[in-house]
Amino acid sequence: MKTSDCIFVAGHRGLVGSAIVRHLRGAGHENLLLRSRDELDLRDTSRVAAFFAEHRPAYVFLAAARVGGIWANSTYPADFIRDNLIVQLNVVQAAHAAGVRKLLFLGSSCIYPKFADQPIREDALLTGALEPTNEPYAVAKIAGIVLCQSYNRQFGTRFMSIMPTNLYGPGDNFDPAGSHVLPALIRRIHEAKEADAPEVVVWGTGTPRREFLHVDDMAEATVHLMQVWAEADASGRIVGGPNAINEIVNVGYGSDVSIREVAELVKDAVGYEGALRFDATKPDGTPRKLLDSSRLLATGWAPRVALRDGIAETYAWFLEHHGEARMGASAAV
Ligand code: GFB
Repeated sequence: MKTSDCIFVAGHRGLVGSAIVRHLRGAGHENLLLRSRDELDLRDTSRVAAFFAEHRPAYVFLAAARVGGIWANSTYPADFIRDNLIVQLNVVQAAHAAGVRKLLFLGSSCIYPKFADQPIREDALLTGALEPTNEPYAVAKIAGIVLCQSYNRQFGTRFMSIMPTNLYGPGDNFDPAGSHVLPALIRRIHEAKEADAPEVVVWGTGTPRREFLHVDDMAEATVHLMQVWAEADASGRIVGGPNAINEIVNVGYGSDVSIREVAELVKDAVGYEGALRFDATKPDGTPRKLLDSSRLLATGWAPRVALRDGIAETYAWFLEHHGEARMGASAAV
């Protein structure tokens, strides 16, 4: 990927897309193609086709998705499956028609079976039943993976898929109706501190375990994989093996924490001394979701941001941006 190559980052206003743009710019890539949802609704098939035909990007990062935490996923299942399916279909087909050199599709760790062996290896895909709270989203993401693989097989395209673990960081969505656990707890614990509240509610039992990766690490891994995965290395061998373009790649941090531990870390960052109250009437979701990222680590990449530091940085960002649009708007395509 040369710095002069035209790169389309779909979803550049989201948590991951905006981090990918920061990372690409930091590496000297200036020929970036970016469109907000108002400028180009990726659900609009003919406009997406026309956009690709006009601009003919060389590389595509498909980071546009309807995303949300456990509540949003359970409440808007039709939105989650429909929007994700249609965006993927439009972008993949248009990328093929426009002769895109390589496309990287972002999936999610929720594609794996609810009770997959931990840490979860890529070959656990399609070996068991999914977690019901996010099945429609997961099915859409699985369809996205198979879509990329099918285009590769039938048309010889180079469309790869990577599976991030739970992500967090600056630019996250802090709207309680749409947010994931980390931004939700940052906001709720901050507000409890401001109000001098004696306790704060945490959804579920506090026992589920999650792996959290800072979005800057995620962006770095994403750009790295676009550059090296399924490409020849110095000795001429294809990184990931001869069929690498069709092999999915996990992107994780390498260790997980319980939701109770996350809440304690957020309390420390915020400086809140009240109690935590667990509301077991709210869903826990999948009991554990720790990825085996050895495939990625073998390519020479490693995460840098420790969870405690990342939470402190995200809290500082939240304080600075308190009251802005994404505090109340749910992240979407
Ligand atoms: O982050 P979260 O919504 O995503 O929830 P999932 C993780 C855990 O945190 C669950 C608990 O056990 C929640 O019950 N939790 C505690 C909270 N307090 C809160 C809170 O205030 N808000 C939220 N949101 N959770 C999502 C999927 O699953 O993960 C998506 O629904 C996607 O499809 C995403 O895969 C990465 O890890 O459970």
